Amino acid sequence: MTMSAIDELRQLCISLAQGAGEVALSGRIADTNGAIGQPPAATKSSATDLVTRHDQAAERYIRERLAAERPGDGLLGEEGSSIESATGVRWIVDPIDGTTNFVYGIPAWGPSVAVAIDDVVVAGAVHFPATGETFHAGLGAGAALGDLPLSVTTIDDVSVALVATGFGYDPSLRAHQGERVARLLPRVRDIRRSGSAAFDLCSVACGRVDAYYEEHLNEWDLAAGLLIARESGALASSLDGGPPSPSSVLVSAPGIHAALVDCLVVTTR
Ligand code: LIP
Repeated sequence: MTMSAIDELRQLCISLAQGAGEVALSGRIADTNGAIGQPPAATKSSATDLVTRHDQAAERYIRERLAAERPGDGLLGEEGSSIESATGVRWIVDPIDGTTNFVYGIPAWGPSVAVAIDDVVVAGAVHFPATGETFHAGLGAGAALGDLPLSVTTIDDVSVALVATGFGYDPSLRAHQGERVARLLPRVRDIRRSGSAAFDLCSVACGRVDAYYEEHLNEWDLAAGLLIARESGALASSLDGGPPSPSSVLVSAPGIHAALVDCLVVTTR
């Protein structure tokens, strides 16, 4: 694929993420009359796994635009979109990553849009409507926040690393995840838990944190943010140093990656 073709897809990722973000933000404002408050929410996989009609509206917006602008492409969306690809191009969408933050009015939420060709993610964008920030990347073409090129931190001492992480919705998994982070905490500078994988991955990409790890994600949480982080110079693996995947991902500045794998392996026992 040519760089101009990747850039065209990258621009569409940006446009879809920003448009879906506007759908969600305007819907939330309408629900709360612009005041402090929460939009109505339902639950999915557990009592803590929230979903709102704005998640569904944002995904519908993306689905309808892709049907018009990219007929024949596949689509996988968190809120149920599942369309087989007839073109080899597949879109991977989380209409609102950080739904709990969206419901509570915490700024770390937004649409995450990635596009893969023959299962290789070639472009992605994450938009945060509450801050107006759009992170985006193209395979081999770098990552940016708006027009600003991104690069990870140059840290090489894990004992002063700022590490982001997250926890699943399954209470039985959360106990194990809590034990691991408790053992990691004294080995690093500090921990941050934003509530959005896409926010954490973009934070690694722009140096707001030095690393992020999480387990038991979904493909849509990870697809765009992982490309953005890698294109900013981050190393990516599973927590034990193998290939990264939604079930196990560690993304960090290169200077601390091996040491963090050692820390996470040790804290797993
Ligand atoms: C969220 C992830 C986050 C994780 C949360 C939740 P959602 O996705 O982005 O990293 O810790 O438990 O899975 O459900 O807001 O799309």
